[in-house]
Amino acid sequence: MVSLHFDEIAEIEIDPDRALVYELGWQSWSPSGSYSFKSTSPRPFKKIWQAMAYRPEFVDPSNCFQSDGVLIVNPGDGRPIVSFGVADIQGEIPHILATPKGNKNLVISSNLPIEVRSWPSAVTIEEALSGWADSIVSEMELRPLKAIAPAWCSWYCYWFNVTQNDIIEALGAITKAQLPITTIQIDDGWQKAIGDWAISKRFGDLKSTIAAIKNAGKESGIWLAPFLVGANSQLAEKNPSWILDGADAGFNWNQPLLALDTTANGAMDYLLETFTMLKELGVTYFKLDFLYAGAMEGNRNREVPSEVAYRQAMASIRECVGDEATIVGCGAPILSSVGLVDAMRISPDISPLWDPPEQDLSQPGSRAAILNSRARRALHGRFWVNDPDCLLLRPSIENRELIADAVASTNGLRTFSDPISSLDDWAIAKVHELITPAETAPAVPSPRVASVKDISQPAQ
Ligand code: 9PG
Repeated sequence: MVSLHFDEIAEIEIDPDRALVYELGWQSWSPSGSYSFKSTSPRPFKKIWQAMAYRPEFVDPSNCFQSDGVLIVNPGDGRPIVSFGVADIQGEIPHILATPKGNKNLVISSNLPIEVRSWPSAVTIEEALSGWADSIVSEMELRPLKAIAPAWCSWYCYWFNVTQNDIIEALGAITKAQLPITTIQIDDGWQKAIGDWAISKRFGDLKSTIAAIKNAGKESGIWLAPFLVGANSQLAEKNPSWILDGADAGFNWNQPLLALDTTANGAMDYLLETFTMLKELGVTYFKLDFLYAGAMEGNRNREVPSEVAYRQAMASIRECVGDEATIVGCGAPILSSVGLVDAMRISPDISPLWDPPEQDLSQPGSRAAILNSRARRALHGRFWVNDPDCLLLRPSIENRELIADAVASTNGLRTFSDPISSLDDWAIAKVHELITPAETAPAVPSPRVASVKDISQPAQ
């Protein structure tokens, strides 16, 4: 079980007016950013968002900074930037706290051993994060990053109600308007239930839809949430031993959400049959969502740390769909997904609205999405291709110009999600300008000189 005991790692002196602390949120939707010593960092507005968008196991006091896997401090007094980071990214991910002590000190503590490095040549926290990510990548054998082709996604226009007819209509309109789209990605709505990954009657005929996409010379993408189980699903009723004991994965689709225990006998076989079915239908692009459910704490059938169970399950999915397939992680534990996905959502959902509900930066809203995409720029081109979420370009979108500008300034995945008939001339021009294959080069350069390791003893 995850340790809830925190050991002090270091105490550092800072300039209270200029010091900055960088937090990396645990999963795709968790807020990330640099905060000044005198400010506070985001906490969930509602309890349910703790489980669904922050790190379910750690409810932190408001008087500290908290991060998962790596926390970075710029002391603000001219001394080097210091990173406190996970020692083994393929194992358990430490939760790291930076707690103000008096008015010019920060106490760093962690529930697991961490490595401390100083970054003499990094001028900004972003450069130190780049250097830290470089050092992680240099110890792993990652498959080459892919220049993922541009996609259109059904979610932000058809939501849960998407049908075969909507997809066929969008395909026809994209082809007719000669929009530069390679992949048609069918989002949430095609499945019988969360956990029951069969085709719903309401959607229509998935097989002929995918065949039509192929006939038009395009690729098919699909959404699924492999580790999530709706409490009302048949899976939950028929296979109670596959449910991760003790894990509450939140509430959505009008029902409580449970997590799949991927170590239970038969559970992974079931998932791999699902992926084989989709692959045989011709799906080449998988948006795997709500992946946090695969890395939640709970009593597993096999006793492995939750992050290790998650990595094993993701590796089996990759083996099943093949290296050629594109895997996009979403709602996914950030550092535990390194090496397992081609692209990674690094933001909460984009939305027709600018501000997120209750101003909680883990929730859908373009402002929140843009802030997180900026704060995680350094991960792009190192761990994967960053996915800043879809562009929304139709005239009814609040601040659509700002969304377009923000996406233009990232080199990540380029997708859009409007009904084609809703696009005006400005939007069509933006599709042609911005919907291009993903670039794979890092967006932020590495620091000129490597770090100095172990300035302090890691916790035992
Ligand atoms: C499909 C969507 C889209 C979107 C994903 C993800 O907390 N919630 O209830 C919650 C619902 C949806 C959601 C995130 C959180 O969005 O990011 O792109 O695929 O699922 O349901």
